[in-house]
Amino acid sequence: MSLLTDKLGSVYAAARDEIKTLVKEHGDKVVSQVTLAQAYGGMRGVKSLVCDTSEVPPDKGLIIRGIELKELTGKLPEEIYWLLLCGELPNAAELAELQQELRARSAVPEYVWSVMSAMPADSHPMAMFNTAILIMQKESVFARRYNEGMTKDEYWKATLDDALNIVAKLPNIAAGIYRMRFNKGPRIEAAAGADWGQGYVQMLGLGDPNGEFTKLMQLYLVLHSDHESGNVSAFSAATVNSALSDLYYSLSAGLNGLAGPLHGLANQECLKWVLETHEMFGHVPTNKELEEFAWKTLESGKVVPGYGHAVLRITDPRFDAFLAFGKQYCADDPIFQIVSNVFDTVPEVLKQVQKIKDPWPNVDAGSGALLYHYGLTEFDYYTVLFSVSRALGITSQAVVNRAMAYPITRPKSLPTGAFKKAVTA
Ligand code: HAX
Repeated sequence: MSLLTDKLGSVYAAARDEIKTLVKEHGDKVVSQVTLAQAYGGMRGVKSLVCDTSEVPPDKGLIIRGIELKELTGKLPEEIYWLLLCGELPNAAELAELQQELRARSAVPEYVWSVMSAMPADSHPMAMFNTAILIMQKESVFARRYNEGMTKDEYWKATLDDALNIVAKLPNIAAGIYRMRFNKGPRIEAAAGADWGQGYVQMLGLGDPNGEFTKLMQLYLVLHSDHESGNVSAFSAATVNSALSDLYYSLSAGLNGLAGPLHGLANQECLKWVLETHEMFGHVPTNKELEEFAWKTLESGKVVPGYGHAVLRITDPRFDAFLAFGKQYCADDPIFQIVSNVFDTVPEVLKQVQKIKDPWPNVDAGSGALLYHYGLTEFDYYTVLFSVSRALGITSQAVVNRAMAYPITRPKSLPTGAFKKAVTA
């Protein structure tokens, strides 16, 4: 890991000094204001978090370390991980070292499988996945070294150790859970030398005769990797990590948030919605039929999953990437065709609902149909896939936050009476 540690050591020593000076010289300048509506509106739009791994401008979508997503869709997830951690893409030697490091750390402790098999057979795969991460807490290098009295400037190195140990194991854990939870037979090992995403596909055991499913999964793991730090999962994980809880605690905390239907679980909800339209009409619905179905969903008080976003005000470029993949590889698949028709129809419906700020598809609108096409039909599992990828962002944000020596998170809350007084005084 020497290339990675050396790189991070030099990048963050300089960045820490720069931020110290910046805050010393400009610490009292106002960067954002909070209205009453924002305080009661989930803090939407309040600029008070620092995240250098990625940003999400409402009119552009995901930018990782200054590079727009569309420039990154052909990369490997490990390249993205290096980019998130270090701020630039790796060269060949750096990538090879990281891949080797992940392979070397990938063995899952046997007790994880004992706990997984002791869980109720109908447990949600996300509950299993997050439990697996949490019970490995005793392996934390950060927790051990903290107890031994490591100095503050060593925190990021111990966090990096935890990050690599966890990220290396996640495909094995996720694939093992898939096979156990959906009765697919014994666990499968990845081929020696397989990369992180390839190994995951091999361990799922769905077969990939023409290599397309591996291509999709590599894309999937890149697209879901990071989305700045204000979303529920990243924010929860970072808050927990700021208490110096190690990454086993903080990553599982964040991913519990990803399991919510308004967040990562929307991908399974979205495919359900698409399949429901297919079942109800008995064919690929026409645009008129989809329009009616969308109105029915709205009138019943439900959200149209996969559409809308707290930050974005355009079609999510992650959706664009999935749509392009579908058009190239499975344009004839009826379920993909519905996804494409929904995209032609639903935004026009949502635009008519005044309160909805973003009528466009988000990342979750298209991914499920593609997974379904390649035989991954158990949609309860989809958020686990999302989690494997999002762990890249959450763990790299934790390394950065420790390297920058950011303090414990502690915004101020007030009772309603105090807010009333503040606005009526
Ligand atoms: N269908 C129906 N109503 C919607 C909607 C949708 N797709 N998107 C927003 N709205 C509603 C909201 O529920 C809210 O209604 P109330 O005031 O009655 O509560 C109103 O429109 C205003 O919401 P907003 O300001 O436009 O959006 P928010 O920032 O509050 O919420 C959400 C953003 C993503 C949660 C929302 O758009 C939504 O629920 N979408 C459907 C679920 C979904 O796709 N979630 C995944 C988002 C991406 C992600 O995090 N992936 O992990």
